[in-house]
Amino acid sequence: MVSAPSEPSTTSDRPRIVLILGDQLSPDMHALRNANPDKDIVLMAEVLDEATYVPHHKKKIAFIFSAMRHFARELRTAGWQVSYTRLTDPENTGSLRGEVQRAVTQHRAEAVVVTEPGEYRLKADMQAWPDELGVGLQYLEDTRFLASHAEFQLWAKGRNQLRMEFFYREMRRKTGLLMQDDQPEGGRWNYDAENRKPAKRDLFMPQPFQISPDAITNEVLDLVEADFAGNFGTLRPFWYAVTRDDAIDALSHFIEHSLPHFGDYQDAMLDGEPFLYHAVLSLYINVGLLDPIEVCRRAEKAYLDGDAPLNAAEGFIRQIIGWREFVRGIYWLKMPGYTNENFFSAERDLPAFFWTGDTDMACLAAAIGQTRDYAYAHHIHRLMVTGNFAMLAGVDPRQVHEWYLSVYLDAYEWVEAPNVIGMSQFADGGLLGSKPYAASGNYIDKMSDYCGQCRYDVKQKIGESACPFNALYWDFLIRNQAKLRSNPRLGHVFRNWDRMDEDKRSAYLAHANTVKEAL
Ligand code: FAD
Ligand code: DLZ
Ligand code: SF4
Repeated sequence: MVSAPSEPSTTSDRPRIVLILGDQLSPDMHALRNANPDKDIVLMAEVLDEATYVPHHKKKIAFIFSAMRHFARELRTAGWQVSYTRLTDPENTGSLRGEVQRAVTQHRAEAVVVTEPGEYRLKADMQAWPDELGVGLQYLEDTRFLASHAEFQLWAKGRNQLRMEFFYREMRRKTGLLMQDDQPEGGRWNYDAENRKPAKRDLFMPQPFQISPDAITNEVLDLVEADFAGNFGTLRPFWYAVTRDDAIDALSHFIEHSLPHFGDYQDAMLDGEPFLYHAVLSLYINVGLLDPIEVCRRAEKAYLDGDAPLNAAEGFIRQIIGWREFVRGIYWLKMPGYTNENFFSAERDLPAFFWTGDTDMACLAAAIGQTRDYAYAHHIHRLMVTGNFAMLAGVDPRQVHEWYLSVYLDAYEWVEAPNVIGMSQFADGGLLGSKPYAASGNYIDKMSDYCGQCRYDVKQKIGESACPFNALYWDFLIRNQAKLRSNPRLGHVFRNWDRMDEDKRSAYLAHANTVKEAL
């Protein structure tokens, strides 16, 4: 339930328009904390601009619209005056700026209050609002994150390399999560080395929390079915939570059923099991239905109560206060410009099968198929299957970035772009990661059961039946050797190449060309 703040913050009789975006659905949003429910108007708007700036997955649009409508209802119940524009309202101008303008005029508002958005394009647009709207804009920091922009900039200043691990330790100290005084619980900061087991069929497989759509969600599903019929993705069944109460149930479900094995099988992939022991919580955290620190405290408590091992709790908490905060810091440090980075000058168009899943490569067909069905894939599918393939094949990172931004339920540029441009494509030249996550079929075979059912043979390197990842792997390294040979973490890989006989090397590169031509 949303509670109303107590302190009014202006003396004028005219209201302010408090804009709440589709990924700002938390009662603690800075803009709400600063507003007066007796006077100010909360504005929420479904607009075509936001629904089409990339071709979002149908489930993503449905999730956001339904969660927005539920949140508006909660705000009204808590005593707020909410002006809510539906996508199909005849007066809908189609843009956030247009809807703010309409609300300012209608309510003779004295100012507009926003919490900073998560995407640079919207921030840039908002900078023009005061002039265009003729009223002041109060632009507030997003306090849902642990590290403010200023703190991250200070941490990054003067460092040659920005590495998540060191930033993460600062966040552990700051929150006290899994800390005993100033020492990490168990004596080590990071238990990642224990988190690389391949999963097996005989394990108990938990399923994520699911809930049936209510009347509001069903109405939104009909809208999306009608207005976004051509978009990527399967719309029904739709079982994601769209309210804070249900998202909390999803959190409890994860802590009880999946967290204990989260660490062990974090990097594993099994055919027909898209979720394994992953949380499936990023969609809720990113729109504000769950608070990242409350999620971490629950994982810490499970460990302290003896319900989850340390490698699971630490691994999970690291993803949130480490990676999640770190990538946000990088995004705002490097925007604008970061989404145009292209270290390897890769220019290939994204293969059409990314939108259809129609490929004989079993690992890619599975990763894209579950993305189509659930708007979800876990980290290793994103990084080591689709991302790895795109980088090895030399796909233009901008196109890869737009695909990821479109197809996942949790995708907003502040978190998606550093993961794609930096971590998965190495298009930033190593700002975010110390080496490219390039791998041959061997890695996928080790961590999954896809290869056994693939039309390609993962052990074969060259020829019609050879796993395409194998030749593409060497082709990528050699194509980019001027940029990669000096990387100390790749020294042994290039030494292996140098030791290979000339005929074999030529055969690899020739086969890679055949694979690329077929794309
Ligand atoms: P779990 O694996 O159970 O992890 C727990 C939580 O940790 C997640 O809910 C998430 O909040 C956080 N987390 C884990 N890894 C990361 C990470 N690298 N960056 C930020 N947060 C992380 N995450 C997004 O939220 N949005 C994206 O658009 C997104 N795009 C990605 C693109 C690529 C190429 C890669 C490699 C990763 C991307 N990630 C993204 C990170 C990660 O894959 C997802 O957060 C995770 O798969 C979400 O599923 P989950 O909730 O089951 O996560
Ligand atoms: C992603 C999205 C979509 C599909 N639709 C809307 C919308 O209609 N109205 C809105 O306020 N927000 C929407 N969003 C989320 C915004 O795109 C998001 O707030 C920005 O990208 C900043 O992260
Ligand atoms: Fe993927 Fe290659 Fe394994 Fe087929 S053989 S599933 S293409 S890694």
